[in-house]
Amino acid sequence: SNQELLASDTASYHGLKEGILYHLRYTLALRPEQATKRDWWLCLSMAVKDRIVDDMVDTQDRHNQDNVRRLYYLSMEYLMGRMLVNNVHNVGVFNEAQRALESLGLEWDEICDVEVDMGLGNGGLGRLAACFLDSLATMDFPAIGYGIYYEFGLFKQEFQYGKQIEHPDTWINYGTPWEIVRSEYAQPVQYYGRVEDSYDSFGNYHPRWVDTKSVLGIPHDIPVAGYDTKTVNFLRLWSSRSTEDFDLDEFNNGDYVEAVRSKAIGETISKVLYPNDKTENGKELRLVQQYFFVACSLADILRRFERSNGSNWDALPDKAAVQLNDTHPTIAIVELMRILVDDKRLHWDHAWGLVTRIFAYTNHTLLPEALEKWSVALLNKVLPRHLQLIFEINHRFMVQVEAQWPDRDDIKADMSIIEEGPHRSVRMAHLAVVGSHTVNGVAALHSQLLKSDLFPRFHALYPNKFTNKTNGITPRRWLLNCNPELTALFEQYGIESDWPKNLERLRKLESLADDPVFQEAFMAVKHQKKQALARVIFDECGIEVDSTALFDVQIKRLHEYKRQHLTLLNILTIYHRLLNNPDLDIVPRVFIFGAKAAPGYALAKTIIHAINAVADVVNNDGRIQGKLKVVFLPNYRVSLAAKIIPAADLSEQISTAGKEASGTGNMKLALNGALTIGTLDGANVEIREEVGEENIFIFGLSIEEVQALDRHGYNPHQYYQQDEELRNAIDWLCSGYFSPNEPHAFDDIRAALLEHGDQFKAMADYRTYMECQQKVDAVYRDPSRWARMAILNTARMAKFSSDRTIQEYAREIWNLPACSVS
Ligand code: DL6
Repeated sequence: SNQELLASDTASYHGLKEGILYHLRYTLALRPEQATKRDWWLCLSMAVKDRIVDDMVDTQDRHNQDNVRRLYYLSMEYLMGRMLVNNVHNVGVFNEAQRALESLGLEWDEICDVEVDMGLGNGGLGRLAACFLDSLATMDFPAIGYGIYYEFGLFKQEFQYGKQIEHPDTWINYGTPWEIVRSEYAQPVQYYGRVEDSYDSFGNYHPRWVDTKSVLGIPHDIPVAGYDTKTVNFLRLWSSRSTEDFDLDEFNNGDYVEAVRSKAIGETISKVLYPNDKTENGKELRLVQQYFFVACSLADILRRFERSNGSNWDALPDKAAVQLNDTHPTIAIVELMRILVDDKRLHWDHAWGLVTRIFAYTNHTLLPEALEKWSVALLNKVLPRHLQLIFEINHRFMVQVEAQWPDRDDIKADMSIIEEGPHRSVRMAHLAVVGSHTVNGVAALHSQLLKSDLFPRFHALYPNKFTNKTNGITPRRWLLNCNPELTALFEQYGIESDWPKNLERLRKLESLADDPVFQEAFMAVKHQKKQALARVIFDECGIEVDSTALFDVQIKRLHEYKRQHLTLLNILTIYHRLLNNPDLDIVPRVFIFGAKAAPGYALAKTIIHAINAVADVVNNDGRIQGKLKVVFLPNYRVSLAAKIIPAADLSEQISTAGKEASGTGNMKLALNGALTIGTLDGANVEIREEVGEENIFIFGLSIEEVQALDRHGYNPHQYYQQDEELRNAIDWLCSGYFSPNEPHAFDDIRAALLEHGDQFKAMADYRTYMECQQKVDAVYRDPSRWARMAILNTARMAKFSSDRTIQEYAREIWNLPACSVS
């Protein structure tokens, strides 16, 4: 039968090894002796993808046939990292892949290391999106991620004389084996132009958006295979292309170069990821990027809807749930109104009723500089029709506000989507709240602050709109893939093998927490991972570290609110103490940093420079007998995180209370048995609840104390004057001792901490941080106590599986049933 023919066709080879050799010959046209490691990686990846594609076709057929409700995740960023290691585990061919490579005389780790990370994101928000895709597929939820196919992902970081230098991330240079280009689903997108008034024969206003420029969005699909299931969803990333090869007029007039240039402009839209993790304000290209991927995605969603449901628009909210990952895709609310009202000719109220049942919005930060605003003038230029629609949405919203709070112009000004003033702008967060049925924060504390501090009036107006969905991480990538040594131990101790899908299983480890044999085995794995990391550190930085020292890890974007400079003050103080007393009895420590600074964020770059400069002096000072080492690993990224996290003893989560929405690195580190030293901020609060307060090191100002200091006037000078060690640390840093060629290199850090008021209260938290670090030191001297705490951290992380998070979204926000493909 045709079916059989097709089946034998697709299974044209059996086994991964044949697949690898097949692709080597027929895709790359090479003989084995010619192949480089990269060729082998490519062929293995293609062979694994072939397996995934079969299930992807079945999954999509099933979803289409059943006309299922789907979740559409709209995100400007996805930090997928490496795909091979994750995919072989998820489709259950890890052992087979290893054996296949071995039989070809190749090393698994070496081949995996060839893969360039897919780094299409900045930090937490983008990595969260990647964890969510993994959980959605693993739990059989019909879902499609939409985003941008950036030609250059997050920049590559290098240090020259301790300073950050950025290089373009050319991840796509050789193409990627993980994509399927779907030119047949290309979408045109319009921009600019003007709105022309027009009326139909009944006198109804139907404006026309004319004289626009257009580009084409080309979909690149990245299959997302769930773990231990047949479900394969996909991530659809749009690249931009010019609609026409050349401007024919210019071409015919002989201006060949100008004709090609205007073609190239269409292709700049998806060129580069903005490298700032807390938004880029006001840049035209950024707005164009946002609208580009939103317009392509919505057109794609509606094409799929119409194929199964025709123009039965009332069914749209039953078939599509759209999640906005922060405000970046919020223009989608307006674009859907434009399509329904202008193109499909629905009445406003009808369309708005549908739209507000479709969208939900996740807020990821309270930092004021990250709240997006677009100038009215810019919107009027780029998206004139959308601006009109925004004014109409706002007008109707203001009527609601007036009904709730009559004659309160102050409240209207406060809540309006339009911020008045000399430079009128559109507040995207207000638009997102008004146009969504649900708004969520990403940890309990953060969601509380959304209601009480950021959107109190909106909360009063829509009391049921606000909810919490504490973030999570996928246990597949962040334990199974990155720490096979630890997971082998689970097997040995009878943890059910389905733990990667059911993290509650690890609770069984609680009963082993006091077992000396298990403690030893658990810490032996930790030591093995520390040795492996020590090798990476030596290879990358040329620094020798002792793998029996305490590995104190701080990995995250560089930002003042995350307070890497507070750790630097701690390092300077310990170093100072050691120089005063070389016999000082402290636990030897290696401070390990990984962080990229936004290229335009001068102080963040200065902090990197300062840490590297201090590291250079400390690491080469024989007087301190190797008791203190400082390492800043360059080019922090997902694949490097996978090497650092399993090797960490201590996890630094020391943001100013109220500033870190959730954090997710905190969860990854704790899951791998690192103990947290942290403030009561973001998800740290919930980590403490889960592991128990005796198994975490908490210090510092509470959010109430931070707010009280802000109200009553905070004076960092006071701490400087009263605390001699703190004063010494700052003075020493700025004395030129660590930067003799640039004696004033670090003055800006001092200025931020003192003259500019220490916005993030590092001075206030310094002393309690130092004291807390001493507690860490004391506990580390008791190996059995430390091991017990570490085991209990691993055992009690179930809440922080992104499977739990996604289940909550599915049940409480998306109303999304699973659909298994068997
Ligand atoms: O929700 C994911 C992640 C949180 O864990 C971090 O606490 C938060 O800082 C981060 N936010 C961003 C960028 N925010 N914006 N816009 O990455 O989100």
